[in-house]
Amino acid sequence: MHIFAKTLAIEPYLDKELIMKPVIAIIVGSDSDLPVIQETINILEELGIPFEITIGSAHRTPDRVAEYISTASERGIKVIIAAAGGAAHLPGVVASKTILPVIGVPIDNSPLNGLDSLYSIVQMPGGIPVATMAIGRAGAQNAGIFAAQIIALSEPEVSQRLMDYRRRMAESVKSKADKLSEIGIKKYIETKTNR
Ligand code: AIR
Repeated sequence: MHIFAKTLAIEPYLDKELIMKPVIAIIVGSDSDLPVIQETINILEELGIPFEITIGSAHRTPDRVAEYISTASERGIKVIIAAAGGAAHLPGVVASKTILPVIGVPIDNSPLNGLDSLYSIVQMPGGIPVATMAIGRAGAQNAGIFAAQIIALSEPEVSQRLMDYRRRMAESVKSKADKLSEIGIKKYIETKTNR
């Protein structure tokens, strides 16, 4: 599987002539979910993992969702990330149509701030699992990382990139702690609020 070309930084999911085959499919219930799902996209781009993304609603376009998912495996997709807000049945419906692992992201754009989406996604009946992430941006970010971790099981290069990602994250926390002890709490908070 050739999934690590450098051209990935240039939004390959928009490119119809894509040479590298996407291994992760992202489906969102509405275009209004895209700003949150940008976090997933950022991670996959940072790790250099090709993906595809589409919009499909379990309620508004159930046939389109079923058709899209039924061909995912034969297109080379290994993991599906499904995100929706409100009565978020999309991840569960997707999971019912495939044996590929499905990661669900509850979107926090409803009057109930995503708690409704979390409950709709997390409490699946036995037999049809959905790996449910946290509500909102952190969940979207973790969906990308979790999908990459699944891909890394058979791709040592992705595994290495995930370890580098962890190292960079730890370094950034350490440099914040160093700065805090260097300039003190008052100045630190000032520099944060001035940003
Ligand atoms: N949604 C769309 N079809 C079924 C559901 N649950 C969700 C979308 C979005 C929210 O409804 O995932 O989070 C509002 O969608 P819109 O298109 O009205 O902005």
